[in-house]
Amino acid sequence: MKESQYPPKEDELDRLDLKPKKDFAGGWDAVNSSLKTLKKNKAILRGIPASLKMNQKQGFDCPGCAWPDPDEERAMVEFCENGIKALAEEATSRKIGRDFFQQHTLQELSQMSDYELSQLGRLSEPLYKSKGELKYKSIDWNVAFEKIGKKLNSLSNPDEAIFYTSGRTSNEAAFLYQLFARKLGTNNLPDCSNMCHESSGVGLSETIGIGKGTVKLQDFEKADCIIVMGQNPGTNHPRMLSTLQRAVRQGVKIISVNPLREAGTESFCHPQEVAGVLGHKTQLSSIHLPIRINGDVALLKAWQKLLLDKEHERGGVLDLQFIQNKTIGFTEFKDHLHHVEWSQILSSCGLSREQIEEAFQVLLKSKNIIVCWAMGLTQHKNAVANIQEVVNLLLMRGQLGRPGSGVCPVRGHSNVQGDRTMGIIENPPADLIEGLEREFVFTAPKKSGYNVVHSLQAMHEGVAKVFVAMGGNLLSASPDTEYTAEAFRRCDLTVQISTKLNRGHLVTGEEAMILPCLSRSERDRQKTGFQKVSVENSMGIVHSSQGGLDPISDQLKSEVSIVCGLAKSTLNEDWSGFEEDYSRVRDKIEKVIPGFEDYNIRLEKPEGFYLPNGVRDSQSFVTTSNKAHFTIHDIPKWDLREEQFLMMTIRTHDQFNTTIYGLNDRYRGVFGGRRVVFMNSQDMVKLDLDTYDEVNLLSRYDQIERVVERFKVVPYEIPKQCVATYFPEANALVPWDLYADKSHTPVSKSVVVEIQRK
Ligand SMILES: Nc1nc2c(c(=O)[nH]1)N[C@H]1C(S)=C(S)[C@@H](COP(=O)(O)OP(=O)(O)OC[C@H]3O[C@@H](n4cnc5c(=O)[nH]c(N)nc54)[C@H](O)[C@@H]3O)O[C@H]1N2
Ligand SMILES: Nc1nc2c(c(=O)[nH]1)N[C@H]1C(S)=C(S)[C@@H](COP(=O)(O)OP(=O)(O)OC[C@H]3O[C@@H](n4cnc5c(=O)[nH]c(N)nc54)[C@H](O)[C@@H]3O)O[C@H]1N2
Ligand SMILES: [Mo]
Repeated sequence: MKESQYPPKEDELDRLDLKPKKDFAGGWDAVNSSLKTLKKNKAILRGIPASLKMNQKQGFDCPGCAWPDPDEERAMVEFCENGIKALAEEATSRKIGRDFFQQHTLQELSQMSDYELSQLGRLSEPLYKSKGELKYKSIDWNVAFEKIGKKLNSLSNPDEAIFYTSGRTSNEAAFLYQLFARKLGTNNLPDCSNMCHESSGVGLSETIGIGKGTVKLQDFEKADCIIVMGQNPGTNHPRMLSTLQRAVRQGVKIISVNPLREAGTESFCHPQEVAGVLGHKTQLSSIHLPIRINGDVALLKAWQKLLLDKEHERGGVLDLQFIQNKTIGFTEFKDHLHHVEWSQILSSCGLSREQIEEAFQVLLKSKNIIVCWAMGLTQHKNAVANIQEVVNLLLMRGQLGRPGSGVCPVRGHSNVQGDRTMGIIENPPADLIEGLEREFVFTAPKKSGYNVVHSLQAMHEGVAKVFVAMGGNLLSASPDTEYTAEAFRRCDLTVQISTKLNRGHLVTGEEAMILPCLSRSERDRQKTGFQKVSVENSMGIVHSSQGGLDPISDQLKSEVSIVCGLAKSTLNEDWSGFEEDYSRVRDKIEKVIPGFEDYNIRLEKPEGFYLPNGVRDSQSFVTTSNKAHFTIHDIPKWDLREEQFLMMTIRTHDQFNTTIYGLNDRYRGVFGGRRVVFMNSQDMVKLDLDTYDEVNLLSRYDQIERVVERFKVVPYEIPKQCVATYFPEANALVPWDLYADKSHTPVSKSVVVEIQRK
């Protein structure tokens, strides 16, 4: 077995236990699960006081998702079950250091499952693996910095280095990190966004002139209808359920569009309300549309066609004045829609005309509509089209940039949006480069750098030689695990700045380093005293975050300190001023990035401040035409043969991306194992498969056959010829060179697979 593959564990396969799926999220189970999590991670002492500070106005930002905190009164405990799990993961009192690494080779460690790796605890000292060595040894921080600096300076071209960022990095660390890369001379700044909401950013920027959402939390109660498409908030953004619940109590209608009937969009028992803990449910979606995977363009076109028909029939449906004054491309868009056949729509989305029309009646009655989405729309070949069809729908009735209406891409990592705002981007806009050059007096690189896909390719081809990661686990998060692993092995040096051990530390370049950093919940003390950092949430609010726990080891450095250390050893620049006092970093950010005027002063406000958003604030669209654009897209065609299935890779309730907290997916009724494939029971009959049967999954793309072995079949309510597996176990099936048009996001939600009985 190759080291990068996920070892199928015999006991895990045996332990798999299936129960009925839940039809609600939250409730006592959520409270119970939070307590169990704290206990299991030995985080009781470090965890409980910490969780009281989480998402409080003077506390630290939850290391989980990017859902905003309420502006007004906050509950004493403003977090969710999965926030507790994210916190317990980093606030655990377990740790590993030199002794542990002396006892195990990398090969031995890679036989452990991701769950076992995450149970080991926090990384507690810097580690180094030299060429030819099989183990990591401890290394002094200064020696580590010097080695990295020497290597970076020996490259024949700065573009041979790659600087990846995951989305937990603070604004301050992210700003310095991109400055460091650009001072070195490269724009090779791929980040987790490339695999995540890049399609949203690209799709929205082209059509409405800003790559972010256009609503505030308050808009949810002002809407008449909220459409939740391709998102599983019960698991991935649980605090969003309180927002949806409040909206429903105000009479807002929710429509969910998802191949699966996810518990969290069905009903909610608020775990912080007595009635909720006792099992009193609020029904959330009034309509659920079990769409086929990748059927969204077809559904959106169906609704757009129905709107046109109604306008034709009785008038007053479309906002013609808005269309006239604020948009371009409507005539062509309308002509195109006339030619779209209903038969094509129905076969693509797999819904009946009645289902589509029932939801349409709700839309028609709704003056204000918000559309929320996440990875179910962004990880397809035509993901940008998905987003732009959402925009088309809203533009038809002027439902953008007015209260209660707009787009809401629900972000993943807690500061992924902030990292982008800070300049973590491989194709920097001209004004960012100008700002950096003006403020720091140097010549910044102008040529676009590598995104994630291009980075993997460059490493694989030996063009890139040094890989540095500010957090994350690119090895496991990337598509095509074997290709990716080989890309890492071909590097000269791989450096991971991390809190916890993951598979990415085990598949390395010739030389490898692990630089352990403080987590967000820990105190960050520098020369001038305790430091706070800042982050931006899904709704463009920037606020501060300050950890309160004692660091798990005195060998940890903050991400800011680490970047300053790299600047000294590589650029021979003294950044100690930044390291001593992060407000000096914020002063620089203020001078370079628009919207951060009086950054330090405004950050004092506990609720933080909103960044400007032209669409939301004044219906201004900063596009090439200064108007919003209607766009035209084809309905994707999947000519699947009988034995082929369209596979989406999704998250369980017990993981944060590649960090596996446990082996259960409680809401979907899957316990004790992750190597499962959810199938429609009629498809199972066709393939003569029974529940718990073991199968291999196979994808063929561009003459290459990719296989993952030993998955168990789970019958599930999922449209025919659609299947679901968990990320990251099935990533080996996603071809690295199959990605979304324009955004280059790997197609993790639409991979054609075959299922073979063992
Ligand atoms: N606890 C926890 N919280 C997290 C994360 C985590 O792993 N754990 N990850 C964070 C990150 S980085 C992100 S990006 C977000 C991810 O948040 P989500 O996007 O909610 O996560 P996924 O599990 O990828 O779920 C995608 C959903 O889209 C549906 N779907 C798949 N394909 C299609 C399609 O073609 N059309 C439609 N309409 N639906 C489809 C799936 O059934 C599933 O419900 O969550 C963030 N929050
Ligand atoms: N097949 C498939 N693949 C996917 C997806 C999918 O839906 N399907 N989703 C994609 C998405 S949306 C995303 S965002 C990516 C996620 O990709 P990444 O962001 O690269 O991965 P994570 O699993 O979130 O990273 C976890 C690691 O981050 C480190 N870490 C945690 N907290 C901190 C911190 O505060 N500082 C530092 N320096 N390190 C820290 C820990 O060492 C931990 O092991 O995966 C993508 N890959
Ligand atoms: Mo993400």
